[in-house]
Amino acid sequence: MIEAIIFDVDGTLAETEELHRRAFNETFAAIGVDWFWDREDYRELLTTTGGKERIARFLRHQKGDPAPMPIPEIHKAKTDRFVALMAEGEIALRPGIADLVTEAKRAGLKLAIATTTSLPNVEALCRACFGKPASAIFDVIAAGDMVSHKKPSPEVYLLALKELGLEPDQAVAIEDSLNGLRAAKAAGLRCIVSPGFYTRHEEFAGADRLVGCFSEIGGLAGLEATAPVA
Ligand code: XBP
Ligand code: MG
Repeated sequence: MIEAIIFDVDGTLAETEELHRRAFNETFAAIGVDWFWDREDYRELLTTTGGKERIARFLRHQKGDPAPMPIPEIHKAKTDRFVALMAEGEIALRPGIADLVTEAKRAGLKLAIATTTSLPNVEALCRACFGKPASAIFDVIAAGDMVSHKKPSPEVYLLALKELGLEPDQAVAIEDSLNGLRAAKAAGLRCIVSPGFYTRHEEFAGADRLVGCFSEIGGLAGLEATAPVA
């Protein structure tokens, strides 16, 4: 019996990565550096989860480790920009997510978030896409810097499970990326994956179910029928 659904945010609840990319690039321009991430760069950079970690990797690999940069401050400006862009209301939930959330709530399941992104971004997405504060939708939110190792480490999923007070076999994770799948599986969870714009090329060996769209899950009955892959 499933008692909770744990959702990833970026690429899962909504296709947010183009908005993140825009927020990064606009922040870089605003601080007067010549960094720019096109889609191809970003697809590769996304294999490093977390915005601060992504900037650090970019500086290390592409820029040959130049003078130290104030990455936390740059990233804070990027978060502020992302929150403002999200409030413009152009991002929508991915198909199937709203129905799954509604059905789960009606059935008394707990809902949680396990994400790499920063907490203000989760709040901004919930207000823009659900028209409600995050706490009105999700019982537990495990995000970004609440853990010391981001996905593919299982830490953020283990934190969500701890806060839910559940064992891994009592919940299902919903993901869009290989890093997310690895994190969920390493936490002992079943994981359903629907790839998104930036993860379509990835291979999801070990996924308990791979769907083209979250509407294909078949609601709670479909979730219950998702047997763990050995
Ligand atoms: C998403 C991410 C995030 C966002 C940016 O990974 O890696 O870093 O791209 O968010 P996942 P921040 O969906 O697997 O959790 O800049 O706030 O880190
Ligand atoms: Mg994701």
